[in-house]
Formats: sequence, structure tokens, C-alpha cells
Amino acid sequence: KQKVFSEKQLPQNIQSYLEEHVDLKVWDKSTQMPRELLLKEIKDVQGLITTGSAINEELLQQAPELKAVSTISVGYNHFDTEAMRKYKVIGTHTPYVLDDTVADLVMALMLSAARRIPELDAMTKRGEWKKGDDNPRFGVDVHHKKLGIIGMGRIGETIAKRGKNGFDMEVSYFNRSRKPEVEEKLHIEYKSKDDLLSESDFIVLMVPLSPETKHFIGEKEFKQMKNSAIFINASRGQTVDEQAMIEALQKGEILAAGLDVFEQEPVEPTNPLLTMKNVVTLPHIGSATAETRNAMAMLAAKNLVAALTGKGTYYSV
Ligand code: 8YV
Repeated sequence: KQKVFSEKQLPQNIQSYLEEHVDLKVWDKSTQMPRELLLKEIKDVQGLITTGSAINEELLQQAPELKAVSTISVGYNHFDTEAMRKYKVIGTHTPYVLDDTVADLVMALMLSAARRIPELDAMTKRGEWKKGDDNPRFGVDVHHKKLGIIGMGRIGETIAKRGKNGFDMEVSYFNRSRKPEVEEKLHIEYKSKDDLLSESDFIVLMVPLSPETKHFIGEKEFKQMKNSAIFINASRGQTVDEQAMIEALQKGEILAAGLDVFEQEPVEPTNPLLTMKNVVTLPHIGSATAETRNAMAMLAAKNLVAALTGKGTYYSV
């Protein structure tokens, strides 16, 4: 059997599946595996399961037997795909199975930011809601508002459905290429990046991280947004110029933000975003439900077995 190493502990059902097909070794701690240990473990393996380690020249040079790397994630910006091609290493990822879970989280971020839920929950729990207090603590409506989605991939489409069908929103999108079939299916409108930014009440960034999308939203884009706009990012932190976002929020150029990702993760405790009442912050939990993470891990396992054995299909990057 071919040797496979997993840098992540795996649910028992997935470990059992893998052990039927490969000689499996798993990092047996719940902490992140140190890079130097990973580089030692992969010296003689044909397959690797990862959730985010950099698959680059440094690693590939030290894994002469490696044939395939399977990431338990839909994003694969941690793959140096050019280097992987050079070393003839197949890369696979886990699309589709997390679309609904991530889209649910995006709606939660929109509602939380719009109705100030974390801020007012904390206030209530501190006992600050007093008799005779008639502060209305207004938020803003989500229903019937203009939702602009940047990135109309699988997850973008799922968010569009929720906006349209769940909240009667007027949904538009900007994407590298137009998707007329999605426009027709979902009754959504394509807009230029400028128009989407200047016209939307909610702006959701859902693009994969690549050299083209690094800092895709920065100072210029935040200035184009309405002062009443709410910005949501559940893609990758590096798709936003975070310093520009902090300044836009501090200057009131946008009303609020809902963030599941940050340029530096875990987010630094000194990051000003963590002190802003109008910013909802989450620890990169977009796909974090037991059901979905299990489905992603199972898909990653099946991808790897298919790539190693040449039997069956897999989602290559
Ligand atoms: C997690 C994600 O980072 O799938 C992705 O690209 O960003 C999230 O699902 C991933 O599951 C690794 O934990």
C-alpha cells in the first residue's frame, strides 16, 4: 500500500476509509503540526492530507516520493501549483460540500453587523438594559436591500440564492467573467465593480485568493462604497487591504463590517478591528460545522485515494 501522512487528526470513519486503501499515519495531536516535523514525516510518503500547510518548493524537494496532496479546504492558495506541476504532484481540494455552510455564515455576518447583534448581546449580558431606557438601538434592515456579491463562484451563487429567496434582496454581482446562465437562473444582475461598490447596501467579498485578488478591495474601493454600506469578507483576509478597511471604518466611510478572515490569522489581539463595535469578528469558521467538516474530510480522503490509485475521480486544483 502507498504511504499517506495526514497533518490533521481525522474522524474515525475517514481514518477507517483511508486505512482500507493506504498505509496511513496521522499527526496525533490537536495542535497544529510544526513545519519541521511535517518535513520529516513526508520524506517517504506518496500522499499528504493537509488543511493549510504551504505546499511549495521547500516541501516538494524534501518529499521525493510524493504523488498527491489533498487539502481539506476549497481554497488552495497554500498550494504553489506551478511548483507542484514541476514536481508532478497532483493537488486536490474540496468544493461543493461546504457551499451552504459558508453561505449560511455569510448571512449570519450580514444580519449580525446590520442589527448590531454581538454589540447588543454583550450590552444586555452586562446588565446595561435598564428600566426606563428607551434607547431604540437601531440597526439597519437587510430585507429588500441591495446585495452586491464580488465573486460569483459556487459559494457566491449560494449566497445570491439566500439574499433573493430568503431576504427579498436585490442581488447583483461582479465576477472576472459574466455568468448569463446564473443571471437567468437566479434573476440577479451583473454590475461593473465600480457600480456594484457604489450602489450596494451590503457588499460580500467571495473570491479565491490569488496574485490577482490580493488586496482586491482597498482604499479606493472603500471610498466608492456608500457610507451606509456594510462590508462582509468570508473569503481570505489577504483579498482586502486591512489597513485601508480599518481607516475606512474609523472615518465612517462604511457603516460596519462582518469578518470571518483576516490578513494575519489568528488575528493579532492588538488589531484595531477587535475594538470596533460596528465590526463583527469571527475566527475563520466559514465551513466549521461538524457535518460539513466531516464531509470535507471524507471528500479529501476520496480525492487522495483516487489520485494515488488512478481509480475514480477527484477535484484537482
Ligand atoms: C477552512 C476554508 O479554512 O475551505 C476553505 O477554504 O477557508 C475553510 O473551510 C478549511 O476548512 C481548513 O480548515
